[in-house]
Amino acid sequence: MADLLRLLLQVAEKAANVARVCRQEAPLFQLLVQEKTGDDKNKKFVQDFKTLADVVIQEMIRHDVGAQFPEMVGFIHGEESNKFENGLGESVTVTVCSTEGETATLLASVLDNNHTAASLLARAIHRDPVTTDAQADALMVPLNPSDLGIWIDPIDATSQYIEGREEVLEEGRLFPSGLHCALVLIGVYLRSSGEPVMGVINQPFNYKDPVSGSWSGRHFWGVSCGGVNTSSESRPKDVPDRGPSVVLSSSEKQVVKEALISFYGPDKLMYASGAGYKILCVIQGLADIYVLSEGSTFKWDSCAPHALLRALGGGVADLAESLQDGQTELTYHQPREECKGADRWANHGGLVAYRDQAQLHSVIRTLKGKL
Ligand code: 2IP
Ligand code: CA
Ligand code: CA
Repeated sequence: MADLLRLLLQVAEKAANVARVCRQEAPLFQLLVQEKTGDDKNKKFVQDFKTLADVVIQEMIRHDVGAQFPEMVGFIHGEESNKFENGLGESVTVTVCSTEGETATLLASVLDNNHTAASLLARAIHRDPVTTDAQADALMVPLNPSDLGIWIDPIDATSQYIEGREEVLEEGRLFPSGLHCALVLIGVYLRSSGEPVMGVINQPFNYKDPVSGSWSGRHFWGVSCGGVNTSSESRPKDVPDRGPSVVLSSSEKQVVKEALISFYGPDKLMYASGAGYKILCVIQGLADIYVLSEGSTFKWDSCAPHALLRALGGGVADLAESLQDGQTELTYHQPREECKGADRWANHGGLVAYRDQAQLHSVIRTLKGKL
């Protein structure tokens, strides 16, 4: 099943190309950043386009994975629905067609007949990038496609993607917001137990060439199953005397912030955008723990980075359950039947992402009785 990992790396890179094309090609970029001051139809259309980038990426991933692994068709889920209503009130089902021309025609019907924009998108969807990763290629993965399901977040931290602020990243430092927080997340789980077993993260806007002005991305992957724990990342080395740090959403509850400050110290709390980016910060050792007390993330946000953390010896625990009955890892196979729509797949109890069990236990002790 290293074939699946290779395919996910390739399709995540293609997703990153689509995300970059939407910002780099003028006819698409104009749609992305159009002023929201127009009439209602215009406002709706701009909203449509933002959603369209997400829908197109998700359908492309679903199409490519389903074509190579037919056993997985029906088990490839994501944040978006492919039913799409355009600014004219027409309903269109967004799919990837067998030729670039057909895909362009279909996309034009969603894009109010903007054929230039539709052709640019279709071209990115139908060009397969070459991705090479020697370590991933050499891996033996004991998994069977008919046992697996997939969660896709085509673009996480959409608000940062739209806002588009550029940061020059520095090794070893967390940057709280900007284009680099936007991530493509593809997570694979076992249908039987819901355990996350493989994850691919693509960061489309990792480095901007100062001369050409074009962006290149970076990918991260991890596999954790049947005794195999391998990742593109190595466990970050502990820095003596540095002390653990925590990353939070800026909208985290005051009571949680205060409890964590009293334990870790005020200068050890950091804030960052994007649920995926915050877990990536824990993976990379830019933070030791990510705590979220609200049910504001979903299975598609956490599945991929959760698999990477497991491969490094860590995990993502359900915060509410861990505060009640001891540690419980998030799983990915069962909806909450009592909920409707996206809420069925929310991580209702909040979460704690960690590399070290000891850090998880400290957080649970610190927050016990406070929420
Ligand atoms: C969002 C995105 C937000 C995050 C929220 C996710 O996903 O990652 O940034 O909030 O939980 O659902 P925060 O940044 O406060 O952690 P999307 O951008 O895909 O809607
Ligand atoms: Ca998301
Ligand atoms: Ca998203």
